[in-house]
Amino acid sequence: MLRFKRCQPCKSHFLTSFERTLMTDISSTQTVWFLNGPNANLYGLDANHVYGSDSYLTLKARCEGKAASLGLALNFVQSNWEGQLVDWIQEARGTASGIIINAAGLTYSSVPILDALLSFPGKIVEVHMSNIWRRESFRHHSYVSKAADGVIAGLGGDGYEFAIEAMSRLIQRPV
Ligand code: DHK
Repeated sequence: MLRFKRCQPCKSHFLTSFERTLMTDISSTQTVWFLNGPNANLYGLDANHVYGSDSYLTLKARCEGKAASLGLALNFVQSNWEGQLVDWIQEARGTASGIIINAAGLTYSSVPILDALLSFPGKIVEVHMSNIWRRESFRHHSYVSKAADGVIAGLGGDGYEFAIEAMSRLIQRPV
Protein backbone atom coordinates (compact mmCIF):
# COMPACT_ATOMS: atom_id res chain seq x y z
CA MET A 1 0.00 0.00 0.00
CA LEU A 2 1.29 3.46 -0.91
CA ARG A 3 1.45 5.80 2.07
CA PHE A 4 1.79 9.55 1.77
CA LYS A 5 4.03 11.36 4.21
CA ARG A 6 2.77 14.62 5.61
CA CYS A 7 5.00 17.57 4.82
CA GLN A 8 6.45 19.37 7.87
CA PRO A 9 5.61 21.97 9.05
CA CYS A 10 2.52 22.46 6.82
CA LYS A 11 0.74 19.24 7.76
CA SER A 12 -2.05 19.80 5.30
CA HIS A 13 0.28 19.24 2.33
CA PHE A 14 0.88 15.70 1.09
CA LEU A 15 4.13 15.01 -0.76
CA THR A 16 3.85 14.37 -4.48
CA SER A 17 5.67 11.37 -5.88
CA PHE A 18 8.15 13.78 -7.51
CA GLU A 19 8.90 15.37 -4.12
CA ARG A 20 9.38 11.95 -2.54
CA THR A 21 11.77 10.92 -5.32
CA LEU A 22 13.68 14.17 -4.84
CA MET A 23 13.92 13.63 -1.08
CA THR A 24 15.17 10.07 -1.58
CA ASP A 25 17.79 11.27 -4.07
CA ILE A 26 18.98 14.05 -1.79
CA SER A 27 19.20 11.79 1.26
CA SER A 28 21.09 9.10 -0.68
CA THR A 29 23.71 11.39 -2.26
CA GLN A 30 27.06 9.75 -1.67
CA THR A 31 30.13 11.72 -0.68
CA VAL A 32 33.59 11.07 -2.09
CA TRP A 33 36.81 12.74 -0.93
CA PHE A 34 39.49 13.47 -3.54
CA LEU A 35 42.74 14.00 -1.67
CA ASN A 36 45.77 15.60 -3.31
CA GLY A 37 49.20 15.56 -1.71
CA PRO A 38 52.28 17.77 -1.72
CA ASN A 39 52.95 20.05 -4.70
CA ALA A 40 49.69 19.21 -6.48
CA ASN A 41 48.87 22.90 -6.11
CA LEU A 42 51.68 23.52 -8.64
CA TYR A 43 50.20 21.36 -11.41
CA GLY A 44 50.33 23.03 -14.81
CA LEU A 45 53.20 25.27 -13.75
CA ASP A 46 56.18 22.98 -14.46
CA ALA A 47 57.83 23.64 -17.81
CA ASN A 48 58.04 19.94 -18.77
CA HIS A 49 54.32 19.40 -18.15
CA VAL A 50 55.01 16.03 -16.45
CA TYR A 51 51.68 16.57 -14.71
CA GLY A 52 49.86 18.01 -17.72
CA SER A 53 49.01 21.59 -18.52
CA ASP A 54 45.84 21.91 -16.43
CA SER A 55 46.25 24.04 -13.31
CA TYR A 56 45.17 22.63 -9.96
CA LEU A 57 42.04 24.81 -10.04
CA THR A 58 41.18 23.66 -13.58
CA LEU A 59 41.54 20.02 -12.48
CA LYS A 60 39.38 20.70 -9.43
CA ALA A 61 36.65 22.23 -11.61
CA ARG A 62 36.82 19.28 -14.06
CA CYS A 63 36.48 16.78 -11.21
CA GLU A 64 33.65 18.65 -9.53
CA GLY A 65 31.79 18.76 -12.86
CA LYS A 66 32.33 15.03 -13.40
CA ALA A 67 31.16 14.18 -9.88
CA ALA A 68 28.07 16.38 -10.23
CA SER A 69 27.17 14.64 -13.51
CA LEU A 70 27.26 11.31 -11.62
CA GLY A 71 25.23 12.63 -8.67
CA LEU A 72 28.17 12.49 -6.24
CA ALA A 73 29.15 15.10 -3.67
CA LEU A 74 32.92 15.64 -4.04
CA ASN A 75 35.33 17.10 -1.47
CA PHE A 76 38.36 17.95 -3.65
CA VAL A 77 41.17 19.10 -1.38
CA GLN A 78 44.97 19.49 -1.38
CA SER A 79 47.61 19.74 1.30
CA ASN A 80 51.39 19.75 1.46
CA TRP A 81 51.13 18.31 5.00
CA GLU A 82 51.04 14.57 5.73
CA GLY A 83 49.11 15.05 8.99
CA GLN A 84 46.42 17.08 7.27
CA LEU A 85 45.90 14.24 4.77
CA VAL A 86 45.65 11.74 7.66
CA ASP A 87 43.09 14.03 9.38
CA TRP A 88 40.98 14.19 6.21
CA ILE A 89 41.05 10.39 5.79
CA GLN A 90 39.87 10.02 9.40
CA GLU A 91 37.17 12.64 8.81
CA ALA A 92 35.95 10.66 5.80
CA ARG A 93 35.31 7.63 8.03
CA GLY A 94 31.59 7.34 8.65
CA THR A 95 30.70 10.23 6.36
CA ALA A 96 32.06 9.26 2.93
CA SER A 97 31.54 6.26 0.66
CA GLY A 98 34.91 6.53 -1.01
CA ILE A 99 38.33 8.15 -1.15
CA ILE A 100 40.28 8.94 -4.30
CA ILE A 101 43.85 9.80 -3.46
CA ASN A 102 46.96 11.10 -5.18
CA ALA A 103 49.33 11.24 -2.23
CA ALA A 104 52.04 12.56 -4.61
CA GLY A 105 55.53 12.19 -3.07
CA LEU A 106 54.04 10.75 0.14
CA THR A 107 52.85 7.72 -1.88
CA TYR A 108 56.30 6.14 -1.53
CA SER A 109 56.99 6.90 2.13
CA SER A 110 53.89 7.40 4.24
CA VAL A 111 52.98 4.58 6.60
CA PRO A 112 50.64 7.00 8.50
CA ILE A 113 48.62 7.60 5.32
CA LEU A 114 48.52 3.84 4.63
CA ASP A 115 47.35 3.11 8.20
CA ALA A 116 44.63 5.78 7.96
CA LEU A 117 43.47 4.39 4.60
CA LEU A 118 43.37 0.84 6.03
CA SER A 119 41.00 2.11 8.73
CA PHE A 120 38.62 3.55 6.13
CA PRO A 121 35.70 1.15 5.49
CA GLY A 122 34.72 2.47 2.04
CA LYS A 123 36.24 2.16 -1.43
CA ILE A 124 39.67 3.60 -2.28
CA VAL A 125 41.05 4.52 -5.70
CA GLU A 126 44.68 5.60 -6.08
CA VAL A 127 45.44 7.97 -8.93
CA HIS A 128 48.56 9.52 -10.44
CA MET A 129 48.85 12.02 -13.26
CA SER A 130 52.03 10.42 -14.60
CA ASN A 131 52.83 6.77 -15.28
CA ILE A 132 54.85 6.24 -12.10
CA TRP A 133 56.21 2.87 -13.35
CA ARG A 134 57.86 4.54 -16.34
CA ARG A 135 59.70 6.93 -14.04
CA GLU A 136 62.49 6.61 -11.44
CA SER A 137 62.56 3.33 -9.49
CA PHE A 138 61.85 5.09 -6.17
CA ARG A 139 58.36 5.80 -7.55
CA HIS A 140 57.66 2.13 -8.22
CA HIS A 141 56.64 1.17 -4.70
CA SER A 142 53.40 2.68 -3.43
CA TYR A 143 52.25 2.31 0.17
CA VAL A 144 48.84 3.65 -0.91
CA SER A 145 48.37 0.66 -3.27
CA LYS A 146 48.30 -1.65 -0.23
CA ALA A 147 44.93 -0.09 0.67
CA ALA A 148 43.57 0.75 -2.78
CA ASP A 149 40.83 -1.15 -4.62
CA GLY A 150 42.29 0.09 -7.90
CA VAL A 151 44.97 2.31 -9.40
CA ILE A 152 44.88 4.70 -12.36
CA ALA A 153 48.14 6.25 -13.56
CA GLY A 154 49.59 7.97 -16.58
CA LEU A 155 46.42 9.45 -18.05
CA GLY A 156 46.80 12.98 -16.71
CA GLY A 157 43.64 14.92 -15.91
CA ASP A 158 41.55 12.43 -17.86
CA GLY A 159 42.66 9.82 -15.32
CA TYR A 160 41.20 11.97 -12.55
CA GLU A 161 37.81 11.91 -14.27
CA PHE A 162 38.14 8.15 -14.91
CA ALA A 163 38.89 7.70 -11.19
CA ILE A 164 35.62 9.43 -10.30
CA GLU A 165 33.75 7.28 -12.82
CA ALA A 166 35.38 4.14 -11.36
CA MET A 167 34.55 5.23 -7.83
CA SER A 168 30.92 5.84 -8.80
CA ARG A 169 30.68 2.26 -10.11
CA LEU A 170 32.49 0.78 -7.09
CA ILE A 171 30.23 2.41 -4.51
CA GLN A 172 27.02 1.68 -6.40
CA ARG A 173 27.90 -1.97 -6.99
CA PRO A 174 25.82 -4.25 -4.76
CA VAL A 175 27.94 -6.26 -2.29
C1 DHK B 1 52.62 13.25 -8.36
C2 DHK B 1 53.73 13.66 -7.70
O1 DHK B 1 53.81 14.85 -7.14
C3 DHK B 1 54.91 12.79 -7.62
O2 DHK B 1 55.58 12.94 -6.40
C4 DHK B 1 54.57 11.37 -7.83
C5 DHK B 1 52.44 11.89 -8.89
C6 DHK B 1 53.71 11.16 -9.04
C7 DHK B 1 51.59 11.95 -10.14
O3 DHK B 1 51.99 11.44 -11.19
O4 DHK B 1 50.49 12.49 -10.06
O5 DHK B 1 55.75 10.61 -7.94
